[in-house]
Amino acid sequence: APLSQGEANMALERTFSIIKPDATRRNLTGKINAKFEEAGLRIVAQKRIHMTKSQAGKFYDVHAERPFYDELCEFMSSAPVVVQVLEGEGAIAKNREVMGATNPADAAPGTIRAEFAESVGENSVHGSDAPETAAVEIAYFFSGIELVG
Ligand code: IDP
Repeated sequence: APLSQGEANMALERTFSIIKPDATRRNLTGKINAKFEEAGLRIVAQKRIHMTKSQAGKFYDVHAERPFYDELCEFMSSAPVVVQVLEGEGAIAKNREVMGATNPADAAPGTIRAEFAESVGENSVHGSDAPETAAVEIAYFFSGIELVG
């Protein structure tokens, strides 16, 4: 029997993404979005915001004990960012593949971080690492009415 709409969309997933200050400063939003779209990820929500240091701190709460936490929160609140929700088949893994490794020196050729990141800290993009974190991160920045599949 043909798949119902629900079954056909089973692997459709959403992930949360940030285009970070180093990239918005260098006017790279369009080039980064092109990488997502070429990989089959659909931008279903997107807005430009400028976080306060405390908003960045709450977002990166899981890293609060890491030595780079303060530097990371300073950086993430240093300029506007683009927060977005990406949708696609296996979107979480696909997005992380397109982003490349955290440290651009280790990122595979053609990935966003290999092409654009400046350092391990100023690495152009954030992407959720699991379905649970994606849900929490999306809800931190977007309301249901802003998600337009
Ligand atoms: P990810 O963004 O690839 O998932 P995480 O280890 O979760 O990497 O780290 C979160 C963010 O913290 C990184 O994207 C980067 O901006 C920053 N970061 C990670 N490690 C370092 C470091 O050693 N020095 C400075 N910043 C770091």
